[in-house]
Amino acid sequence: MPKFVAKFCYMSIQNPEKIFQDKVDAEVRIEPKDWMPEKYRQTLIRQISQHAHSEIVGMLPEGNWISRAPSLKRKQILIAKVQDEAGHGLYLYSAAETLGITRDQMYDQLHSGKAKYSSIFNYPTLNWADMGTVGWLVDGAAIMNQVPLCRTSFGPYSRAMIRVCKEESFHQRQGFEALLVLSKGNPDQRAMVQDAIDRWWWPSLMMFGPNDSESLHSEQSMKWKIKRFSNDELRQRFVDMVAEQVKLLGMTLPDPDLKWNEERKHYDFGTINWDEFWNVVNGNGPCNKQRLDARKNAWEAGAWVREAAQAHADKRINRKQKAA
Ligand code: FAQ
Repeated sequence: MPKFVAKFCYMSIQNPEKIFQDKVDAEVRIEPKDWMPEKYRQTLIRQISQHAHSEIVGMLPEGNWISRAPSLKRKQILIAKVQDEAGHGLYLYSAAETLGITRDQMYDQLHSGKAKYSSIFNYPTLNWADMGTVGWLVDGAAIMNQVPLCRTSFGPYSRAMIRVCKEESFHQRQGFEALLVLSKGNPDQRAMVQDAIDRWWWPSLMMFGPNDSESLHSEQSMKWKIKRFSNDELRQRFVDMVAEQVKLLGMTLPDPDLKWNEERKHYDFGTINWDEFWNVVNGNGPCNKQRLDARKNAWEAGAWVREAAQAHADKRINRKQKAA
């Protein structure tokens, strides 16, 4: 038995809480069958299931444009992207299931409004430039937040995030490329890009969650290394990155206070409208009702598929048992 495992086993008899924190501090991943504090398990279920719901609900604003993509190439790319998001949702639901919650329970929490999903998906996608902007800004914010999650302390979550991040970074690049093409187009196309950036900028910054001083869970989640950086640290990195990238598009960000601060070596930026954020989080954004209704309808309309799949599985088990 490796020395550190033997040490942890010995200590766990003494104090499970201490062995758990020592493992976390030593960057040893926590696996589903390991002892863990109940609050750690609940925090992970909350975050991973909300993350999974975000991926699934996040398919809706983009799915809206599959039938209206301007070319076959763009249609193929968009279909592939939306399909990737479905896959991310499924890895994440599987990771959450290892913590003892069922998929039906998670869906139930989403449909009843008990579980949250990212605020960003409650905004409408009004024109084709929104597709590029969602890829560039929304996937960009998602990656900024999720790359550190590849090192989150819970094994199944960290492993799921490795593949998710590879795909998300491709999504971001395709979004930027779509905008770059439009930004070299005619004045109407350029105006469409600027309009989309103006509408998506502030909601993208809200994706990182409330300021650190208002964040309920950050302190404990960082101690447990579920989160590796705070909401504000990640938001600042995102602003620094996008403030440079937007110049390549020849566009601007809708923030008069955005300015490089030589002393901090970061961009200063304006105040986020937190009333708008909480309004959306609490179910009153422009598309909250539409998004939840779409998910609930999909669940109800898919009942026959679940029943047929169950009947097929039961039949196979019976056949196997008879043959044995
Ligand atoms: N929206 O104490 P904190 C994507 C809630 S995936 C709604 O700071 P925490 C891919 C929070 O849940 C995007 N609610 O919370 C894609 C908590 O409420 P609760 C999703 C929010 O957990 C791209 C309360 O506020 N990514 O985009 C939001 O420590 C394109 C207090 O907040 C993830 O889920 C928000 N923006 O930090 C798909 C990443 N922010 O639960 C399709 C994993 C906060 O107590 C197309 N999650 N709240 O009722 C995380 O990193 C964290 O959960 C944070 C929030 C950073 C989101």
